[in-house]
Amino acid sequence: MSERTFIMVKPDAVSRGLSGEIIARIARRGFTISDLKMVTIAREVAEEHYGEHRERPFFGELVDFITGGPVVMLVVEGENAISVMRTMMGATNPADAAPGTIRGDYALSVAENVIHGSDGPESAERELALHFG
Ligand code: D4T
Repeated sequence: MSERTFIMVKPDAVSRGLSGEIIARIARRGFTISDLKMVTIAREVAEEHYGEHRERPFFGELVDFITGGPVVMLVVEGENAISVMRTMMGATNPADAAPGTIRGDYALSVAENVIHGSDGPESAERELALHFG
């Protein structure tokens, strides 16, 4: 089934010059990048994006990190885009991410883990509306 998902290259990857490589991987896999923008996320928007983590001890640092520099936001479309992108990203904790995945190749820290992708159809819809609506 063709799906749309929200992908974000996080500030650590942008500042390390990795956005081009990461976007190229997504395109080479066969997905369509139907929209793209570079933005610095406002604090209120970041707090809404990560709303499910509001009570977690790392929430403040997470919001500081994601608003701390520009990110690249993408709308990615194609067959099973949501789950295939999660597989391409690798585990949230890069220590557990397999080589060949984006986190497995480019990240070491769970806080600075290079990329975000929606984790299901409802979050894809919510995140696309929040950032591209
Ligand atoms: P995101 O949402 O950034 O794509 O990551 P995941 O979907 O893979 O993972 P998540 O929602 O569980 O975590 C959101 C975000 O919080 C950071 N984080 C997570 C952190 O800084 N410390 C932690 O202990 C955890 C679990 C990393 C991703």
